[in-house]
Amino acid sequence: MRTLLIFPNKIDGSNYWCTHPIGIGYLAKSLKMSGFDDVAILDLRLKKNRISPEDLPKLVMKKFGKPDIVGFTMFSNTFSSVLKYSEFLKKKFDCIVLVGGPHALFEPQDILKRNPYVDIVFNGEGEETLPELIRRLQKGEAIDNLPNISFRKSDQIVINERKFIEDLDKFPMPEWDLIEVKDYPLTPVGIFTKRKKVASVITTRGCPYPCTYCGAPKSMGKKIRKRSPENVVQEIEYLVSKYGIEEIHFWDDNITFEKEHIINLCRAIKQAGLHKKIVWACSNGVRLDRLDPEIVKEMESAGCYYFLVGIESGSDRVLKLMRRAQLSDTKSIREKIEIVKKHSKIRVLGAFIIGFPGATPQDDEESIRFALSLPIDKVAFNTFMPYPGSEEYNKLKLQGININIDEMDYHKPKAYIAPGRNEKEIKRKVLKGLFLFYIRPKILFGILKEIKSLSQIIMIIQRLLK
Ligand code: B12
Repeated sequence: MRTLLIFPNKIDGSNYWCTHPIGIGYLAKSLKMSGFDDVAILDLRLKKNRISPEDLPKLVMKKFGKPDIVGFTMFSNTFSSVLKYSEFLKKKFDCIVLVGGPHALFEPQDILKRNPYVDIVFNGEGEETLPELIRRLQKGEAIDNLPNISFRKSDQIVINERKFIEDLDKFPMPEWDLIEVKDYPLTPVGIFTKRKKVASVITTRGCPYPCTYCGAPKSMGKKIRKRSPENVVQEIEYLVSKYGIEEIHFWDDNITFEKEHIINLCRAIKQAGLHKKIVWACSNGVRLDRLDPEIVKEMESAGCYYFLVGIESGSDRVLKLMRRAQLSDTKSIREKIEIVKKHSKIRVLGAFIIGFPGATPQDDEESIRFALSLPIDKVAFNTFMPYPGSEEYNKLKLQGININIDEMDYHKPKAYIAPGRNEKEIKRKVLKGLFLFYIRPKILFGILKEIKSLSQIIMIIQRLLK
């Protein structure tokens, strides 16, 4: 069965980040490993593939021919885009439509209720289930007892139990050769990268922390599952030799959760001599409470030049509301950042949430002051969003509050604004924080030092305008 896996573009065009689609990359690998070679990946976020839903069937026909199965990754804010894309593909090809990804993991029912063109939703990881599903569909066997899937049966929606992959090394890396690696933007996220050719890699799945604004534990489970350092190194070596990759972004939720994992990974990178060929960053952040001088030194010596840390608030009261667990006070945040700065030159971006429910404008002022007082190099003030999968979302749902998921984006406070706050005030606070942080000569100079090319200047202007 010809299978096409699609990463959708957000149709209103507000996509500004574009990393390699490793989730569907892993699925393509698992299909190939099971002998299903007729598989392709189409990323509609790539400039050359941006196309209206009406024109998508033509593009698909031209590039791949008629698919039997089409599978979409869906984030909450691409719900409506997938609805439209799937309608045109289903009508044209009469194909089976599958949906997976973050929104599917959290809200399978919602998708099956509201998108009539979707046949099966993956409410769990796909590597083990997808090949088995296709095998059964080919043979006309029942799929009812397959884990990780949801589907309609008579007028019921059936949501099967989730099963997590125990041994991540079983699927050694995404099927990179089906991803158009060189067509991705040079700076896939943020404003800067150190080198030009960047690729995304993930070494662990899962997060045990209870932060109320985050859906990660629900998406990949509370238990941390790890790839072996050797397995990760093999993937990086492949990316370097085949695609000339010079910089790796690790997207783990908690790469430093287990000291043994991060230390062994750093040592394996050095042993393979990769620290001389690549630099790397932890773009999804590391937990400050899991850092110590030894980890920081090992990371730097293995090529780490940057990581993000979730600080979230400068108010201890708000940090408690967010259930930041072992890291609930501003004093320990400062101590940990000082450790990073004392023992390494790793650049640190501190991320804050503005407009969190229960946080007053004064609390957010406190966050700005806190950011200015910390020895961090960059800052992000994101606006609060109650993403499906998070406790904050569930609370609002219980209160019967309707949230427009298409507008979910922590760069603009559109989908939801907490009581007592307003859009204008939140936006102003974000701008004020950014301005006061970056206007300082030391910070500005540090940023200017990072600019190496005209393309970076163009990128900064484009991102600022967006
Ligand atoms: C990397 C990442 C990104 C990347 C892109 C990810 C990608 N796939 O290319 C970038 C930086 C672009 C990004 C952007 C955003 N992200 Co993001 N991101 C992540 C992160 C850190 C890791 C994702 C990942 O690679 N996981 C590893 C792979 C193996 O897992 P996976 O992608 O889920 O895929 C598996 C299954 O879901 C399933 N599956 C996935 N797709 C499909 C498709 C089919 C057909 C099938 C059968 C199965 C299937 O099988 C896969 C293999 O097991 C997650 C955190 C997390 N723990 O998941 C957040 C996360 C997914 N992002 C999140 C958010 C909020 C965003 C943004 C909306 C942020 C914003 N601006 O406001 C944007 C917008 C995204 C968009 N519309 O394009 C939220 C999702 C919330 C939600 N309900 O949608 C998460 C969970 C973070 C969080 N802690 O809350 N993100």
